[in-house]
Amino acid sequence: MIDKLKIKAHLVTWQFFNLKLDNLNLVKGLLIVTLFFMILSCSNDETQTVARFTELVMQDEFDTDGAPNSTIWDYDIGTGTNGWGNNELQFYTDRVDNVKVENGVLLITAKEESYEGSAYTSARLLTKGLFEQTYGRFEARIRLPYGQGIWPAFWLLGANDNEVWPQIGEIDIMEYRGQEPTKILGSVHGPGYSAGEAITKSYSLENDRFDTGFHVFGIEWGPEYINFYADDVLYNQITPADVTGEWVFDQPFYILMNVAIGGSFVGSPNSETTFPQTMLVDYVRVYKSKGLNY
Ligand SMILES: [Ca+2]
Repeated sequence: MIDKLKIKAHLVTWQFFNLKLDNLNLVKGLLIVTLFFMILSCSNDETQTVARFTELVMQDEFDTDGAPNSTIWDYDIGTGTNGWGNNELQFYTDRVDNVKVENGVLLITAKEESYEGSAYTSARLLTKGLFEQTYGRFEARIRLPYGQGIWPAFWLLGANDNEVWPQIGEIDIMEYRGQEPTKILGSVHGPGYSAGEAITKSYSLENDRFDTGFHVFGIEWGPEYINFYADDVLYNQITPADVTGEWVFDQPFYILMNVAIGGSFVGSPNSETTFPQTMLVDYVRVYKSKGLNY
C-alpha cells in the first residue's frame, strides 16, 4: 500500500512539474493533491523540487587555489565582435587580476583600468570542448557583484560549430543587472526568439539581495522542457509551446560564466559604480538522469 502511494505521489509530483506555471488554479489543486500523497507516503523524497537528475557527472568545488582547473575551464579573451555582440565595454583576460581560485571560491573580478584600448577588464570562462552535455541539471552557487552597468551571468551555449548564434541556442540560467540587486532572469534564445525577443522570466527576492550572500541558480533540462530554479524555487518552465521558432535545446551545450561591463542589457557604469566588482562562485555541478527517464 505504501509503495503504491509513493508511486502515485511521484506521478502527481511529476505532473506538477510539467504544468504551465501560469495555470495557477490547477497548480494549486495539484499541490494539495501532491501534499496529500506526500503525507500518506510518510517520506521526504517527494518534497524535493530538485530531484529529476541525481547522477553527478561534473563538479568543480574550487578547492585548489590559483588558476581554475584547466581540464574544465577555458577562456574567451579580448573584446569579441562589437563587444561580444552586445556593445560590452570590457576586455576579457585570463590574468590572475581577473580570474582566480581562492579559499574555496572562484573569483571573477571586473576592474576599471586602461587595458588594450578598453576601459575595463574582466573574465569569461567556458567549458567548450572540455565539458558539453545534452540535458541534465546544471547548477552553481554564486554571490553576485553590484552596481550600475555590471552584468554577470551563468549560462549555456549550444556546442554545434556548424551553426551560428542564435541557431545554436542559448540558455541563460542566471543573468542579472547590477543596478537591480534583488532580481535575476532566466531566459532562452534561439532562431526567431533572440536578444530582445528572448523568452525570459525574472525572479525577485522579497527582503534580500543577490549581492549580499550566496544563492544557488540552476536548471533542470530534459526533452522539451527547461525548468529554472533560484535556490529551491521553481520560478519558470519553458517548453516548445513557449518559443516562437524552432526548439534547438536537444543537443550538447557548454557552460559559460562571466562578468560583463556595460552593453545593451545593463547600460554603462556611472559615477556611483564602484570597482573592482567580483562574482564569487562556490561551486558548479552538473547532474544527469539515472537511466533515460527524464
Ligand atoms: Ca567551493
